[in-house]
Amino acid sequence: MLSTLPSLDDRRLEPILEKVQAGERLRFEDGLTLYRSSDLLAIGWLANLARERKSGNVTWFNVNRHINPTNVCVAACKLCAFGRQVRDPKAYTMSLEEVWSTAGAGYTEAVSEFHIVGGLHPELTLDWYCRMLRGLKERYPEVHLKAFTMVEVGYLARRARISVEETLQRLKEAGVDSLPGGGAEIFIERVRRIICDHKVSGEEWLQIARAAHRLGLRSNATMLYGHIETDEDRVDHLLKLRQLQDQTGGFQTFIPLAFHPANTPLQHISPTTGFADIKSIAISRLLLDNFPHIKAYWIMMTPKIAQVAQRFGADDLDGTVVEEKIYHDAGATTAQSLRRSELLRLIRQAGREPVERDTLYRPVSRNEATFTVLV
Ligand code: V47
Repeated sequence: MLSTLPSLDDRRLEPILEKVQAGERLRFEDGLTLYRSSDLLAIGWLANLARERKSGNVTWFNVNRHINPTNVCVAACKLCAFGRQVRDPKAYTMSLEEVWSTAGAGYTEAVSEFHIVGGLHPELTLDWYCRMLRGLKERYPEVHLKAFTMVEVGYLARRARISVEETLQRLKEAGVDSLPGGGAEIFIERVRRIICDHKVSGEEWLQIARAAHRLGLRSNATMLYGHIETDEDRVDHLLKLRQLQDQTGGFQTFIPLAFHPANTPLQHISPTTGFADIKSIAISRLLLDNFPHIKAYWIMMTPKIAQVAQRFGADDLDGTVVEEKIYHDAGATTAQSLRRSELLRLIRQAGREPVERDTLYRPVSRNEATFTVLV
């Protein structure tokens, strides 16, 4: 039997409560009402209902490693503290051997996923990235390669003067198993022109995701919030993702990403609050009714907020990560990695049942040195 919501401080939420309880889809105006409400407990209660309908009591996590082969980036986005111009003293580009050895370094438990993203390097070719992927597959055949944002794919296609479809096909043949959700930021062009002027447009991001899904590649999706965007821009972003998901079914997980202003040209903007972060998780769970998973990325939210988010709509905490650069260059004070045992503790102490997964959400069983996918 469903438990009943003890109280509703904000009466504007009543119609939304009825829709969510009846399993009805929320509309643009509902999204705005949710963003404009401060009744976090009611919003969270609703999001938890939606979350438990999809995932029951399970919270997923994985054992993964981030690899950022280069921070050299032609884009110079105002939102970013990671990218560097070629001649910047802090610019770096790994050799292929360095990428392959980084992949194996620094962690004793076998990882099931490499999450590979980097800057838009003006000289690294599609062929170089394909050799990188083949080398990783040769050395770590069991590890899933979740690599390249839609923005990187668009840039590689443009530089190679071939279509996005052909680029994705080549990356897939070389070893890409799925794509991460980065680079989506906020789709509305007015905002994109200010925070990430040189990236693919919002429409192009969605088209590249569509092309990836058509090739059978799953992907994630993100939204960067807490900068200059309005509530309308956020709802628009979420509903565009929901619409594409209706058509392709290729998205696995949505990850709301809080803007970290330190060391960026937008550092005058105040960082998001815990309240806004939790509300973002909850509203995305409510609006994205066709996304299987909502991730509370602990690196971005802090482990403490990510833990609480499991009761406000999130059913995934991401992974061990190992050596995160993008958020730490932008002033994140969280650790750069969490051990598997710490993830288990964060999940169990929230009263959830931890299930280790591979990137495609198949449960994994493991001993210290290796893992087995169970289905
Ligand atoms: O695309 C960059 C964001 C993203 C900043 O798919 C910033 O499983 C905040 O997409 N403050 C990269 N955000 C991270 C990402 C991601 C992370 C975890 C899991 C997955 C997944 C994807 O980080 C970028 C951009 O939106 N970003 N700079 C900044 N200063």
